[in-house]
Amino acid sequence: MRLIGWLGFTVAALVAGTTAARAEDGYDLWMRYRALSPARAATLHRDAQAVEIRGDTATLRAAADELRRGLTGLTGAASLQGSSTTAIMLATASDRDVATLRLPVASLGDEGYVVRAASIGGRRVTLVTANTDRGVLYGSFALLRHLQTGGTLAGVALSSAPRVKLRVLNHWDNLDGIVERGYAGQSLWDWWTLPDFKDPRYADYARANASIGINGTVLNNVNAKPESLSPRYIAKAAALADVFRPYGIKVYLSARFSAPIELGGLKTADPLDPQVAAWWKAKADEIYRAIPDFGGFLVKANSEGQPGPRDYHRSHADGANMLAAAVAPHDGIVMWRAFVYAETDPDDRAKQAYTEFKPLDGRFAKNVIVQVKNGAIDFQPREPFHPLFGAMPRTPLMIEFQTTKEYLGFATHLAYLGPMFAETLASDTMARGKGSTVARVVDGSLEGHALTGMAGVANIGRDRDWAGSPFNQANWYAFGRMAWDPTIGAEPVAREWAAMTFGASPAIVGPVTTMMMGSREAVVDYMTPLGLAHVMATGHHYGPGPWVAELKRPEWNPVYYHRADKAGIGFDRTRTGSNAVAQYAPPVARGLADPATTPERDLLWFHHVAWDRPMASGRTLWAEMVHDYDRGVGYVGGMRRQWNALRSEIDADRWTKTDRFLAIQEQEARWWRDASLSYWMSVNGLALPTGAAPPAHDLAWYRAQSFPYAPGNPQ
Ligand code: GCW
Repeated sequence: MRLIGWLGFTVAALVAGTTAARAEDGYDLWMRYRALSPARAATLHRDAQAVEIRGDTATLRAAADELRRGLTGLTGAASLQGSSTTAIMLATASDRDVATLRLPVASLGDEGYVVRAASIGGRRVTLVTANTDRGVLYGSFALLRHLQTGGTLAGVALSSAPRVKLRVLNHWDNLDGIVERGYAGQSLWDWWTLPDFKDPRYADYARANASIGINGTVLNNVNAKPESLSPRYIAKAAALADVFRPYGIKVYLSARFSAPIELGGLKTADPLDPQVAAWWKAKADEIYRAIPDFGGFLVKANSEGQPGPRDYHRSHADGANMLAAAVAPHDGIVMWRAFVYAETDPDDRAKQAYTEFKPLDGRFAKNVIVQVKNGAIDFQPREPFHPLFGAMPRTPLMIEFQTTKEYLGFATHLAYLGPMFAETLASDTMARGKGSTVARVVDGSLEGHALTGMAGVANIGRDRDWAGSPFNQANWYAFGRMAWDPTIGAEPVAREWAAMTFGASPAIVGPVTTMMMGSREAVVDYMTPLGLAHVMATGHHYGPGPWVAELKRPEWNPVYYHRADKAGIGFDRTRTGSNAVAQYAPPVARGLADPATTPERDLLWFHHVAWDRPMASGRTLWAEMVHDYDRGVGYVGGMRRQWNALRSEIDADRWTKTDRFLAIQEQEARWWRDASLSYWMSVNGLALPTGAAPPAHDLAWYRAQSFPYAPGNPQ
């Protein structure tokens, strides 16, 4: 047994500097561990004078270090003194003393945990236990979360196991340091100085991920360069894997399908060519020599110009299975993306992934999981759930969300995505009758899959606050918490995040949660109300561009998506149009076939309707659209007022940055509204409803805006 008081640790932490007290610049994320009230701090100090670990592994040490760090902060370091008669004890369930307690650990799997008071060796302790070290690590973070959000050690009883197996971030980080769709600075990975220099931030990144249960990270962009699989870059990835390993995080790499040609000098990347298969097998062996617990590959194939098996008239299953065979001997997996649409295919872009993948159901190798975006187009502020969920029962499907806000105002707009994730996860596919939710497809319970996963496109960069703004951190946080439990709900997650990030007092948590909970809907309102989609400006997707009509591929143009004309607006996806609704299970398809039974929030996604169509509110569609744009702008004004009222509760640095960003957001929400309305009026010839403010500029002005150096845009 190692018995360590934590006064000594405090000094060490201050000297080491990676997590020493700092200005509130957002670096500490939700792991701030600021001092509790004196009374609560004293109680906590009394009840947990030491952190003990049984066993000595890197993961247990990481867990204990985190608890010490947290307790030191929460109790206020100055109050630390005394002997270690009370303790938090970390031990796996195989420990002899823990085993005699007969805790219900069987159901915890290899990542779940139990935290509770227990008598060990005749002493009362707070026990954090699990079947594995990783479970103990997650339990330690759960205990800290409990303490940070108002809980006490007295009577603590926490127990949880993840419902999803692969909880992975997808970094769209390029080897030159630019992050595709990244709005938080350069890539966190300093590829140039790796592997020799390991920035201390890598460990803090791992801590943050472990604290929310993320257990995998794909280091490089799905638009992958072959060099990321070269020996030089494998060594760099291995260095990161070494830092992440104690935190239970596996490293994965995006693989470029044509790498056998570019790196291996082969003439083909045909997945059925034995030489190609042998090349990948040797490559996998090489990677596993450097990273014994390498997770596997993520692949974007035959999509937006990426090479893939279709180049050789092979199927996506042929491609995925060939790679799967290469990693299978090492227990690796392949995450194969279903985000495909082809310039040669004139069919509705929203249909193409289903058309391509549905016939392949049951044809993928056991260690392949197909990664499907939440919606059928592309990370819009709102999309109906992807029709592939529920439609491939013999294939594990993982869901892909974007936590970076490519289409939701970049880093500056405050949009908490918890409600968006939750909305998709709660959607009922009806594939096996009522209750066949996307969450149940994703957690494997609907179709009986053990290989399950959720991917989040990361919003993390080298910005001091990691995510470009304090509130963007909440989207990283919510992704992790919902990947652990897809049914957790957006509001509880917002509350705990707000408490940990800004302070647990109701005067903070209440208004911050209120602001957050409506914030994504506000973006929908001022950008894409009533089911509109992809009306953003070209390339960078920043700002409005509903008029754009001249791009080479039809489905790159906003006019393709909104189809506004003098008579009406919206994409007819019923039988009279593209019939995309038929890709949903019959009960869902029936509802969506008729505008009257389609939820209004998705109306223009599925139907082309008249401008004067009456809506549930009694307004015409046109008046409703104007109303929604105004409501969105108004919500941002409301957030500014609520944030203003919080000024005395929040530290100056984070308050000011958020205040300035909200001002930008309000300005841009107005811009979105005005530009969109100017354009719609130029199409429908209608006047604004009485009382609605006219746009600030004419349409030509909005059309003339251009943003050549917008961040995150792949060049
Ligand atoms: O959302 C689109 C983005 C691309 C991205 C692509 C994808 C990585 O605009 O930048 O490429 O999706 O998901 O593959």
